[in-house]
Amino acid sequence: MRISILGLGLMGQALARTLVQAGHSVTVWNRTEGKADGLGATSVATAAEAVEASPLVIVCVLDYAAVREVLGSVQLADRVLLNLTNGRPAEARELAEWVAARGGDYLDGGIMAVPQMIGTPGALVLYSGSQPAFERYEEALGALARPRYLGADAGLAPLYDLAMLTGMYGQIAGFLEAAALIASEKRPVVEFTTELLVPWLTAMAAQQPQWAVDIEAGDYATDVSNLEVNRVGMDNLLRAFEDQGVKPDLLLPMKDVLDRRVAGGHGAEGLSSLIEELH
Ligand code: FVH
Repeated sequence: MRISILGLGLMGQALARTLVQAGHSVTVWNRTEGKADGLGATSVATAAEAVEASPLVIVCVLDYAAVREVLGSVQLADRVLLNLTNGRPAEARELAEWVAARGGDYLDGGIMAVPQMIGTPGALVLYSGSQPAFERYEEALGALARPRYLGADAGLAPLYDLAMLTGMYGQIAGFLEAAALIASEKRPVVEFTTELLVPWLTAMAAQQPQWAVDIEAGDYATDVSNLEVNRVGMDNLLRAFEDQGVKPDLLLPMKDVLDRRVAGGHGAEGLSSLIEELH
């Protein structure tokens, strides 16, 4: 299959290399020269030439502003533009309209992997936009990562991508605060992380599918621990941070939300009810 790639940053190179290895005929373009060396792809001088070369055109650059710059005024008739650049749902919807106005089909993709994972079983790409386009290229795209199609609304892939990253950043914030607390007593962070924290977080994460059920039902009753108990626990925890000389900056926003919910008369509800304070 003929596939073009616009953008040869770390991710674009990984995509190109993997598609070449899967036997596809890959044409590449990058703003700065020299990044196609060793990829086994055909390098062309302009983005327009790359678009001309293949019915499937993948763009993976810094942001959507760069995508617009790269595409410039190229025509996209009979082309599927797959945009794997990180962005917002609104940007994806605007770009889908822009591509349609130039005669193309639009697919958006959210890459849930680092470049080294592309082509390995752990990699996932979330897709949204034109379903016929997704079905036409699903098998070829499967060489990059496990594909998951979310729906015709182009904004869905970035929405889910950002939601996945949000979960990741929250988890990283908790890890860093916990590690800082352990380090404040010069205790071994590696041992704490591998033997205690990761199994604990894994057990806690296993409860979240039930929280999701509760959130969809708007049912926040709990027989585990209510918000008032957690409010007192959080106060205690923050005082311990002060005692240990550790800044709780990554935790403080959660305390504010917890306090607000309890002050609103919801102290008997479970932690999942904090979502009501977020919209
Ligand atoms: N790397 C990762 O782990 C993440 C995984 C999840 C998805 N992201 C997103 O992928 C997009 C590209 O990321 P990247 O890692 O390839 O980024 P860089 O290595 O920094 O390469 C950036 C490429 O973008 C080109 N570029 C930037 N601005 C422009 C522009 N105005 N016009 C044309 N091209 C532009 C840049 O070109 P050059 O500097 O080499 O000339 C690179 O090709 C990104 O959305 C991540 O969030 C990766």
